[in-house]
Amino acid sequence: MNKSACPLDCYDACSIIYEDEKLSGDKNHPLTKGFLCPHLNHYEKHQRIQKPRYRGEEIGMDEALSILKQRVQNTQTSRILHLRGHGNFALMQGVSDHFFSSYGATLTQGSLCDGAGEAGILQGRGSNFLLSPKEIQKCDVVIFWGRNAHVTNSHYLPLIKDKSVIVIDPVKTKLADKAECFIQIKPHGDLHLALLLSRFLIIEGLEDSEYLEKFASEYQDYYELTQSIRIKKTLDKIDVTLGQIGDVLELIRDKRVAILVGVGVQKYRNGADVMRAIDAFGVLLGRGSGVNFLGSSTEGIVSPFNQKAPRVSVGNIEFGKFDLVFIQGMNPLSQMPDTNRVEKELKSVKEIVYFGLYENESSKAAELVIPAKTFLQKDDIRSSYGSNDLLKMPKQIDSDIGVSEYELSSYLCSAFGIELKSEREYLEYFESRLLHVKSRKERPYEDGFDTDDGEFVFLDELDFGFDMKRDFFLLTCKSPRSLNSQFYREKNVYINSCNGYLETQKVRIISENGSIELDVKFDDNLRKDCILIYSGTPNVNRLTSSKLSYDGLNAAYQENKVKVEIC
Ligand SMILES: Nc1nc2c(c(=O)[nH]1)N[C@H]1C(S)=C(S)[C@@H](COP(=O)(O)OP(=O)(O)OC[C@H]3O[C@@H](n4cnc5c(=O)[nH]c(N)nc54)[C@H](O)[C@@H]3O)O[C@H]1N2
Ligand SMILES: Nc1nc2c(c(=O)[nH]1)N[C@H]1C(S)=C(S)[C@@H](COP(=O)(O)OP(=O)(O)OC[C@H]3O[C@@H](n4cnc5c(=O)[nH]c(N)nc54)[C@H](O)[C@@H]3O)O[C@H]1N2
Ligand code: SF4
Ligand SMILES: [Mo]
Repeated sequence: MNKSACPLDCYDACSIIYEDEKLSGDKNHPLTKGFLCPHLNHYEKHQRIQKPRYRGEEIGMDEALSILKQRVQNTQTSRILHLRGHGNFALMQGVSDHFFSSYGATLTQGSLCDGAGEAGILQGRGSNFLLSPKEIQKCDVVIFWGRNAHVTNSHYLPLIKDKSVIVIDPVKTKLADKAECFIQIKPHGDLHLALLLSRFLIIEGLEDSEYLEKFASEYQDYYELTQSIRIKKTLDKIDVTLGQIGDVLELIRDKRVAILVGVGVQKYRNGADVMRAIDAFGVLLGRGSGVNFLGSSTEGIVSPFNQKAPRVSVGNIEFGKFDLVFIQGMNPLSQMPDTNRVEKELKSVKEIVYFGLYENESSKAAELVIPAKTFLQKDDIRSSYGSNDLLKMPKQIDSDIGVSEYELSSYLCSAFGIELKSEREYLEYFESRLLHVKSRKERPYEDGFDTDDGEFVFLDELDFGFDMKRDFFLLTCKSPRSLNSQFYREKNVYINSCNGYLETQKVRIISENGSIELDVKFDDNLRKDCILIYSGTPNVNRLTSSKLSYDGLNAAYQENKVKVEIC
């Protein structure tokens, strides 16, 4: 029986067993409990890229590596970009950063994912530790604030058995259906809601003043800030009632509360403030309660790879500044915002190299395509943003297809005289961090914060940013069938049937950035003013803009107005 772990970018970081060429869940793992999810249950059915390709012609791996070397050699170092996503979340993926940084290439900063929320958390707490799954289990009430656990985080579901559940989401998710309280909030209304909840919590005297006096003593000033917004006007604007605020406060009165926040709430320009206001609400609840966002997965694991390099923001890279773009574990032509811009600028890049597992928009645009090995065919180890764990991923099988990240980086390092340690040394270093990771506090911030004075830093001014009026809000949540653009990709636009469109009718969706045509499917779990195009649907990002969050350099995917016309 051989143990490994799922390599995918997912809260659950499942522990897996590979036996008789089959993947299954590890029954002994506290979260996985013997179950995987459709992505891993069907993992080996997905057609991989079998052979390297140069300008459309299949070639051998030796030739592919030698072309890569030549191209790197012939390009001015400052005009090489290393663009790495999280198609595989494991730690040895970072070995290519070592080569490219040492060679003088440019890397990226910021995030397409959780960067704004993380910035908000860091501003408030000074660090981003996770409220652990074990501690969530000890709470009485769980608030899912823009996290769709049945789809993205299903292994947390057993933790909430027999608990009161509150859901705050513009979509009536499966959890919302069973929740004791469901607030079908207008998208982008979360900052307002968090402020109002905090204000009424204090009015009702439900805050933990003993904890606050010690570790968040500016809370009275924050209370004043929450008073600067008008109650009725704000509630109308975000489509929430006073009754719902009352319901939430009744459910959490004198209870231990876990607030599980997803990425949807923070994919806005003011995403850091949104997260900080939700976090503040968690802090006011005090000892015993807490907020679980995506915890910093590498806290305490200093990278052994050289990562010192000039960096550009991943959400709005100006590709025209580069002659060679090396893409690893990522599909920027689908997943970066503002595809029309990305596509146009990538056309001017002399050489695109794609290093990945599957064919997609980015592999098609590349001159040189190099297949990677799957996680079963290389040694690795992974950390997690949903649990304080490090899971070893030892190689299970040999394969003639592809190269590993270590093999490719080691080839380049030796070609250019850059020092690289053995693969074993890196793996052993990561393994040596296990105890440190396991010893992170299960319930951080019980005894203060990691800010300069040990106190939580509340927001001290408000910026709601964006007007809330529009034809439709564009939601681009995660699909149960895909992991962003990997696996089965969705192809429809989902609209509430009361909007007057017909099912299967082709419509044109138009934003300031572009337009796309898709067939309609009904989903009456959506608000009337929202349309949903799942992340990973081809072309969805032709509608989104390259605007970044004010803090955290995160792509603001949700900040787009769209119109829908019948074709
Ligand atoms: N099956 C599957 N699982 C995945 C992924 C996948 O693609 N597919 N992707 C993985 C990745 S990369 C990530 S980052 C995580 C993300 O995991 P989640 O954070 O759960 O992901 P989302 O589906 O983007 O958003 C969750 C919920 O936020 C809601 N939402 C959208 N806008 C707003 C808003 O303005 N306010 C509020 N309150 N809610 C809002 C959406 O309706 C949705 O129900 O999932 C990981 N797991
Ligand atoms: N509109 C909209 N856009 C979004 C989002 C959204 O919610 N809405 N979500 C954003 C978020 S949260 C994220 S995290 C990003 C994700 O966006 P990306 O980072 O582009 O992730 P994927 O679409 O999963 O593509 C990953 C690629 O990694 C490759 N890969 C898989 N395993 C390996 C491996 O072991 N080695 C190598 N070399 N390659 C491998 C596969 O070929 C796959 O094509 O998308 C963002 N884009
Ligand atoms: S739930 Fe997440 S970690 Fe578990 S098998 Fe599925 S994708 Fe992998
Ligand atoms: Mo993500």
